[in-house]
Amino acid sequence: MYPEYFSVRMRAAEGKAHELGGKHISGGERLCDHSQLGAIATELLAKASNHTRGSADFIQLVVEKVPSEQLQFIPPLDVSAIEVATVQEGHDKAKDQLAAAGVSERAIEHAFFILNHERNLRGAAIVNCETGERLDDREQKGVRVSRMDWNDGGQVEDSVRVREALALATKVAHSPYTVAELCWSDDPDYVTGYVSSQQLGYVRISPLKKMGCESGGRVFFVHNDVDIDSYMNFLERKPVFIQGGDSE
Ligand code: WAQ
Ligand code: MG
Ligand code: MG
Ligand code: MG
Repeated sequence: MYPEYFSVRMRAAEGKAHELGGKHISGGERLCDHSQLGAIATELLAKASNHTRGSADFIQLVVEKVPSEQLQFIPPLDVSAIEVATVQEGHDKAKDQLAAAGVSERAIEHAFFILNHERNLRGAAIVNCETGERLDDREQKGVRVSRMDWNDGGQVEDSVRVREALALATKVAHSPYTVAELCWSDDPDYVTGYVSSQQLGYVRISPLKKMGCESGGRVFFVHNDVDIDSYMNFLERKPVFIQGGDSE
């Protein structure tokens, strides 16, 4: 008998629902047992409200039981940080890290173009690490990584934002198809971003954008031989708990 787990997902938009052209405000994805459902739904509703991107008037919450015999436990990536004086320097550092991970210059430039210009991306763009071609057909919806959470007894070791980002980056890096990830927030008040991979770990870089700017998103760079359907299925559907690593 496996314990039962539930995926809880939230997406919030302003004006109208995302698919009707509304502005993306916030999203969130959690994994929990039945006893935590109410508390987690409340946390996600709070996350959707009082957001710096605007005032949500469409909020969707979806709860689904997950096949927990598929549940996997993986340790978090190692965390490091680079502080720089300007956004330009931050971009240069991020590009160096991505190149070291095996991402081509073309692919790096395409990713920076996407994150610099996109103000309403609610998931990730998947980009071929050699050709730079975008491989998902999701446009502004992108690919939303879901069904992951921490299994550390609620131990708060950092801000909720950093915990969420580290959990997501750890799940993404775990796929053998992933070469690296680039991320910065679409929230206008948050300028730290990161580059991550299994080899690099989770490298926080600050700043990666200007205060007040609403552009941002995520790019997952993948190997040329990616099986895109199985990759997207892993990201969206495979239940993963982040567990272990350095505990202080
Ligand atoms: N799956 C795929 N893409 C996502 C997901 C997800 N579950 N959640 C967010 N994104 C994409 C989407 O395009 C968002 O617009 C973008 O990422 C930014 O999301 O160490 O807060 O939640 O200090 O605004 C990184 C640095 C913070 C944290 C990232 O992103 C640190 C952040 P946000
Ligand atoms: Mg957020
Ligand atoms: Mg988030
Ligand atoms: Mg955001």
